[in-house]
Amino acid sequence: MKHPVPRVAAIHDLSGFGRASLTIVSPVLSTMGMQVCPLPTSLLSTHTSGFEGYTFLDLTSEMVKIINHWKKIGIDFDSIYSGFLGSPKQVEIVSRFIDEFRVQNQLVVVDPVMGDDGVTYGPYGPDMIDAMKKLVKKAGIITPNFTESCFLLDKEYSSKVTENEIKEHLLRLSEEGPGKVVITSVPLEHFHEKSFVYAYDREFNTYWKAGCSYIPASYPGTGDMFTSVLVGALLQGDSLPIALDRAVQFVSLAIRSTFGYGSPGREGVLFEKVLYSLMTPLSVSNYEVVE
Ligand code: PXL
Repeated sequence: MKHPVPRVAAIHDLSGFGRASLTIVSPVLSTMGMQVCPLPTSLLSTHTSGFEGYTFLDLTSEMVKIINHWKKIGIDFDSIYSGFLGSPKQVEIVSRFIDEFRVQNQLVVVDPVMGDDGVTYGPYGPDMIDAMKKLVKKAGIITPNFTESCFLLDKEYSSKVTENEIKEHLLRLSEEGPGKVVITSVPLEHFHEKSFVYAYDREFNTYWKAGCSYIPASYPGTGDMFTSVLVGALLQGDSLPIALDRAVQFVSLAIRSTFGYGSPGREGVLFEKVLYSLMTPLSVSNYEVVE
């Protein structure tokens, strides 16, 4: 690792209320011992899931100025991690940022945030999907949910999927460029009580999975939480399956600790109550190799 505290360029929006993107990425990665350098893509009053009338300030031109200043002062990053992006133009800026700031052994992570449960998030259309297809080629690791994986592969979304189909998704996405592919929220056939995350590591030609019990509630921001823990764990030197396990377990713990309070779903999960658990090593592991 180049810096004593690994340095992450975090390219996400800043949503003032509701727990998403930078208000999750920053505390999670800081708790895991990383220096977070936000490159904000837009400023919103709230995230877009479940709130009406939210404000939205596009920061595209500011992004270019921030990047130019970072270039001028000659800083470099151990990791570049992008999430929710506002437009194809912003995707292009991130793509150029990756080209210009690429250094050896850097962890380049693209979370191609576009939608969930078979549908795109409000402002996203086919032009955004096309732009994202190009961006994922530059990443070392990508973390689409199952819906986003279908978008990236031009596949019809199905609410039930087999393990062989998921393996094909992972392999085909890896063939696009990323050596490590993780697919979250996999609606596996025959499993109603569990939620699964699958991963493929091209270097070892190995598939992994990690599961947790299903909870009848869904919260925005959990994808950001999952990928942030994954990034933190990989930067700490964990293997992919252990990083996967830590991310699944943290999100699961955060959801469980929220569920009992009955707080409004749109406010996200009360992860502040369990942040401390990221400071301790994994004590129970449940990942599996997928044959
Ligand atoms: O958590 C993904 C996300 C990030 N940023 C904004 C969002 C969402 C999901 O709804 O609205 C602004």
